[in-house]
Amino acid sequence: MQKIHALTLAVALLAGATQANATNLVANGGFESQTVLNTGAGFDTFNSISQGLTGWTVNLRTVDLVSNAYWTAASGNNSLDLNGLGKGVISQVLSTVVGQVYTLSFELAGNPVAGPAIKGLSVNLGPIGLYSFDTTGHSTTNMGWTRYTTQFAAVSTSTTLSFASQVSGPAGPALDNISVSAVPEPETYALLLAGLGLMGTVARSRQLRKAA
Ligand SMILES: [Ca+2]
Ligand SMILES: [Ca+2]
Repeated sequence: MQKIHALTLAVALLAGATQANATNLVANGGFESQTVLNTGAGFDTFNSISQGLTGWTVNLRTVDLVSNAYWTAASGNNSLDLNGLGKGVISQVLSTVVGQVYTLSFELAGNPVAGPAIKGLSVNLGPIGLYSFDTTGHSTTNMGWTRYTTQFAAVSTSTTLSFASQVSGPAGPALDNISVSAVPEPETYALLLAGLGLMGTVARSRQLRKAA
């Protein structure tokens, strides 16, 4: 019984530590920081002049903050159409530690209302990654959100994360749940495993004392 409790505690500690290390550096990565004001249309358009999309800079043209009234977000109420009226680009600057490895994760779909069917996307986080999403067979209620994950090592104390649409027109790649988090150091795990072993020993000696 004692052993089971010690193990449960260790697992809880491990989960807690993983969670602490998984702090998302991206502000408003799920696009939930503001409410879509144009409830009739179901989306608000932000441009590179007036800005206004919380946490993000619109670097080029326009993007649409889309509510569930227009299409179903990967989670929460909102997601983003990277094409407002044309090929949009968004970015934000992250504080990073040189040499630290980070995991970038995001969910990708595409605006299924208008073509082209295949929505190209480039993601820049130091190295550039090219992605695409095929909207064929998808709809506003069946977006087909797909999670992509990649890792990178920071080379500077500030790293710019940007997403650039590769398609023209008003219907672009759709984004939600963008996160960048530090990959836990192996030392952290080593310490936790040592703690697990120690607790196992404590549990065993308690059992031995009980038996004696
Ligand atoms: Ca969301
Ligand atoms: Ca649009």
